[in-house]
Amino acid sequence: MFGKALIFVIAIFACAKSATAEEVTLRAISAFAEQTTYSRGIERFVARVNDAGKGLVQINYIGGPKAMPPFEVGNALKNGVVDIANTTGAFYTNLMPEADAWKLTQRPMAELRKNGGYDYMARLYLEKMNAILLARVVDDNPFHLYVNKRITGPDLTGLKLRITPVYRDFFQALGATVVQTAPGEVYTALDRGVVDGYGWPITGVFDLGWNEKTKYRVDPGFYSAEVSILINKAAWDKLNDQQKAVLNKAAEQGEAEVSEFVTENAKETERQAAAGIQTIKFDPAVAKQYYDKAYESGWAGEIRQSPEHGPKLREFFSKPN
Ligand code: 173
Repeated sequence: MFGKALIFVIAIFACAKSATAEEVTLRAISAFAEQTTYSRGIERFVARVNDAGKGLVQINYIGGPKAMPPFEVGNALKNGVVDIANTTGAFYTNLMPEADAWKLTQRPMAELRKNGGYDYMARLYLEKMNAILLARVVDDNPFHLYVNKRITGPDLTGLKLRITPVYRDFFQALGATVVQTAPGEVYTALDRGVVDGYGWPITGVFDLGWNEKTKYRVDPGFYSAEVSILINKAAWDKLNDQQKAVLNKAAEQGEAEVSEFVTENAKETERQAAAGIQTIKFDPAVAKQYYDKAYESGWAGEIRQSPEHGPKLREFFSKPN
């Protein structure tokens, strides 16, 4: 009797031990401020994984730029300082210039996952970032130019604009002077008049209070903002199939949710107008030139930085005219 009870107790301890031994905790960081538009994807992902992954895999979300400067997130992921990162290609062009080409996609990720575009990028992520792109959680979300001086056409000569690599080639092609800053520095730069405007997507202008310091939005928008959840390859390889399945499912759900941006873009456009941000619209012919120039200068920049891969990415990503 006593012997049986002892075996039972040992068995319980053994189970408990193997359960805790199997549960892996991954560290995640975001290049965007917590609880803002561009961290929403990772925050939902973390919630899903922590719910479905009990006893298997959990994510410890360290947070946003308070924990790490946004332009260092790529490096931290590559070196395994963090296991999971929420960031955009423009923030790690130092390691992988090709990642900034995501902004130029004119096809949805579902199509790129079939046409070879995703696979082509996946090889570059392995080689250059030691990482796997799990999900693109922002797409169908155009960038705009926001300015505090009225412009009548797409000549930006004399304007000093806040940029990231996303906008560099385009704004420079239109004659602007550019200065790169992290999103966290935009408010102060506007407040002090250090810049006359900035590049940013249609959504998220209210997140850090920039609406207070923004007079005009220039239409049309251009490109398609990209924010993705990446995982370090070594961290991924240590997971078993069940753990990988939890992450893959949450990633798939996140990537499917980018469709929400279509309604959100429209809502934010109205919200900006209601907040007093005026729209500068060009004539249709000028608007087309402006839009075409965005892609032409964007691809020229990608190809200049990556003569080997840029042309190939253009074939996968572009929609034929
Ligand atoms: O403007 C930026 O900081 C930037 O490059 C970006 C990229 C994706 C989403 C939001 C902003």
